[in-house]
Amino acid sequence: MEAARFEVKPYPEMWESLDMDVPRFDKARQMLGEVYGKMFMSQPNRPEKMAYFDDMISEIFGRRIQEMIDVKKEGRPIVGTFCVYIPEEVVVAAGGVCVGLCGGSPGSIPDAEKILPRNICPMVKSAFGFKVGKICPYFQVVDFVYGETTCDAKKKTWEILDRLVPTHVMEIPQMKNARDKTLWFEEVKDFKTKVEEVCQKTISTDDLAAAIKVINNKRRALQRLTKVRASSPAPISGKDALLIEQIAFYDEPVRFAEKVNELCDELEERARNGEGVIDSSAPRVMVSGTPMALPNWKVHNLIEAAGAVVVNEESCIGTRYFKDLIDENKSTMDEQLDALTDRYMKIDCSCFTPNYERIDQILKEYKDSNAQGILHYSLQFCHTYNIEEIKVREACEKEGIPYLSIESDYSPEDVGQLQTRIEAFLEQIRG
Ligand code: BJ8
Repeated sequence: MEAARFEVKPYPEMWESLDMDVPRFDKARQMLGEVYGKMFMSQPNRPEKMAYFDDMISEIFGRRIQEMIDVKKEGRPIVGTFCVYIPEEVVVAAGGVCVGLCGGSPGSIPDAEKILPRNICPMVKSAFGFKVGKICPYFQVVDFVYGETTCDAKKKTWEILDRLVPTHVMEIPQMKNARDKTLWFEEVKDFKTKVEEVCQKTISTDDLAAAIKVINNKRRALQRLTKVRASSPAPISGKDALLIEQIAFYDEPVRFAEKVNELCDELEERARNGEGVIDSSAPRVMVSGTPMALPNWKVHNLIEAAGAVVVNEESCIGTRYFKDLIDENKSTMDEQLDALTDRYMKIDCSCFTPNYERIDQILKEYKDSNAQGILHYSLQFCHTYNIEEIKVREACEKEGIPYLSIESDYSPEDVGQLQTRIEAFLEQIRG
């Protein structure tokens, strides 16, 4: 099918006011539009309600940035994060915006490699490079960023990033015992204090209760989307679903939940009528592993170009972000923060040891999504996911689940090799 024309809209004056490298960024904008047109707009039988998310991409460097500038003018905080362990409910309770800054583009990596070592995770390099090169309006608009101590690459990069933008760090323990929870709880409280300092406002229990509801509703909408993807034929492509999971990290949460729910109405109707984006005989693949930050669509694109469909992402840009909710029935601030900490402790990132719950969760999601095979995806140099992959593979072998593990980065160099391996994997599923 022919590539459809698509434009990511330019806002050079706004970018200038954010002290960006405008000529260079404008080239990246044009390239994103071309890639998006080719990968997304040419998909057959797309749900109509994807129009909102296409529009979000068209306005990704414009309207949403303007909304954040307006929030900032009112003295409300804009906080950049790199990990789903940072509790966005606290920022929303202060009337602010929490935005995910993880990088999924190879374009900013050379900027990072002028400073950071080359042999570290591409996600860390991509994000850092965006700030160094002044080529990400989201990075330019934040008041401060909040990193965490999940993996070594991130933890040490924050020290260098702090030279370019105020960077605070949340200590995330590496185990989940009672004493780790005590530490975590204190770290969440410190985060709240930091957010309050910036906006010079004390967050009340009512503010936090309302914010917990808002973010729970966003997570509920994404859970609903995941559930309908289990239908056969698949009512939405994996690429579109991944796109929505990526947009979840920068859209306004109430509007986003509303739009995801509208899309789910359409998808549930499709499921009832037995309509899909691809024939029900197409292999159904679940992807598990490291997050795929915008615009990293490489693996989904390869799988779906080979005639299969992705039906689930067990990832932080995926179910790990929204599978758990916060108890909404707590009345004091300490009770609320305790419930919030409990929810965040359920996230099963491979930086924890032991991390048995992730293996169980993968098997559960495999069954729930009616997948027929698991593709484990690890970013290059991500030691924790790469090593935990051993246990995922063993569990799949034990259960007789068709399995493929790949390690990749953002460059196009390994595309041919990945394509061959993915096609062989799909043949295995087809039997
Ligand atoms: S909770 S997965 S968002 S840390 S891929 S930068 S771990 S070397 S992204 Fe993550 Fe939080 Fe865990 Fe989720 Fe390091 Fe690995 Fe790179 Fe990673």
